[in-house]
Amino acid sequence: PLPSGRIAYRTLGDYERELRELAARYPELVRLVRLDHQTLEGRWVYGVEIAHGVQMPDGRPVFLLMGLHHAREWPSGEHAMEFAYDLVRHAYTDPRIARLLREGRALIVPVVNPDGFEKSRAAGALEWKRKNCRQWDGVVEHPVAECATYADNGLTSRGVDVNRNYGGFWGGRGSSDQWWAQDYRGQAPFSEPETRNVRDLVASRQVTVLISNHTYGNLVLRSPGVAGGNAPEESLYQALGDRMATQNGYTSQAAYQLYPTNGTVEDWAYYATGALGYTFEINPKDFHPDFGSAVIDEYLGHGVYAGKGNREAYLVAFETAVDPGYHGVVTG
Ligand code: 0X9
Ligand code: ZN
Repeated sequence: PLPSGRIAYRTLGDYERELRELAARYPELVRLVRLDHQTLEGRWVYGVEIAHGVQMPDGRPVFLLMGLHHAREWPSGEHAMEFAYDLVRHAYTDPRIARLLREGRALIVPVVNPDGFEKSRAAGALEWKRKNCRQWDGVVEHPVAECATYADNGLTSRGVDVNRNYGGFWGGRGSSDQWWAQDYRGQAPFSEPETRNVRDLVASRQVTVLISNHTYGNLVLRSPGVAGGNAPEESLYQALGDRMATQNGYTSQAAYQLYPTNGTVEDWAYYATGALGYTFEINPKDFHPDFGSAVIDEYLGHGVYAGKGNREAYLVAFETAVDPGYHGVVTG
C-alpha cells in the first residue's frame, strides 16, 4: 500500500486538509508553508517542509518536490504527497531517511496550480484543463469567475501555461504568444502568481535539487529546453537524471529532445539559481488514468522495478541535494 493508504485521487480539499494535519500532528518534523501569492481565484498555495528540527532557522540544503503545474495531470500531485507521508513515517525508523532529515530539508508543494486542478478534478467539462485561470483573450481580461465555465482546450483556451511563464529563457521558440494556445507563456516572465510563488519560495531557501512532476511519458527530463550551445557542462546534472531513471525505469534525456520549451521551472532553476531541476513525466500514456497503475505502481515500483519506483528516485534526488558527492559522481 501507499504510505498514506489512499486508493483514489485526492481532491484539492484533501490535499489542503492532509498538509495541515501532517503539520499539526508532527510539529517537530513538519511545518506548513503558505506561499506568498494568492492565485487569480484567491486561493493560497500550501506546502510542507519536512526535517528533523524543522522549526530551526538554518541553511541546510533543500530538496524541492512539486506537482500539478498542469491541472489535468493528477498523478503528479499524488506522488509528491505520498513522498511527504513516506518521509514522516520513516523519519525515526529508517536510518537512510533519518539522516536525510537531519542533514537537509524536503519541501513539498503538491498543487502548484490549485485553480486549474480544482476545475479538472471535478471531471466535468473542464476535465482536460491544463493552464491556470488567467482570463486574457488577447484584447481584454475577463472576470476570473468565467474560469469555471470557459473551456481550456481546443482553439479558444484561456489561461497561461504555468510551465512556460518562468523567467528562464522566457519567450521565443518553445512556447506560444497566442492566448488560446496550450503553451501560452503569458504577457511577461513571472506574470502569474503560481510562478512567482515558486520563485519566491526557492529564493527563501537553499534549494539544490528540484523535481517538478508531470504526466505523461515515463521520462526524466533536464535542461536545456531548447537545443543549442547552452547545454550544461556539469556531469552531475546528467548523472543524477540517469541515476533516477535507473530507479523508476523512465528514460533520462535533455528536455529539448522531447520538444522545445522555454520558461519551464527547470530551465529557470538551473540557469538562474544553479539548482539541478528535473521534470518527471509519470505514466506511459495518460494524463490521469485509473489510480492503480499511475499512482500505486509507479510510486512504489512494479515489474522489474518492484520496490523502486519514484519513491527511490526521490530518495536519490534528496541524497544528492544534501550531498552532491553522495553517489560518487565526479564532476567537471
Ligand atoms: O510541456 C511541458 O510543460 C511538459 N510536458 S507536459 O506534457 N506534462 O506538458 C514537459 C516539460 C519538459 N521540460 C522541457 N521540455 N524543458
Ligand atoms: Zn505537464
